[in-house]
Amino acid sequence: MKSLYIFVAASCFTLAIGPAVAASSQADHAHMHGTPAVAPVLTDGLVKKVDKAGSKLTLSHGPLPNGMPAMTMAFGVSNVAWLEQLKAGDKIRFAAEQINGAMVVTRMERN
Ligand SMILES: [Cu+2]
Repeated sequence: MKSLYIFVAASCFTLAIGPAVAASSQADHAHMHGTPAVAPVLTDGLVKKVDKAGSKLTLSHGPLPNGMPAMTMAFGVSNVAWLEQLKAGDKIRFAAEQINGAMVVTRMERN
């Protein structure tokens, strides 16, 4: 539990300094490429179920950067178009964030 606490504290620190770093680096890099300088860590996921009606994606995922261990669970999606592109059995790489208390996939790449 102690290591998890340290990890969470480190994550909070990163979040606190993140916007300032992004603001200063974005001006320098915006003309070169449109993506932020620091890309999110992507995690392997296996699509177990696509719920278009509920806008949810059930994934069997590896350990997440936020400390969540590997498990199968439902995620929200920041882009509902992904639900049209995916089907059970697809392998993806994704990043998720906790938004309003729910885990939401914010980046998705098909393997
Ligand atoms: Cu999980």
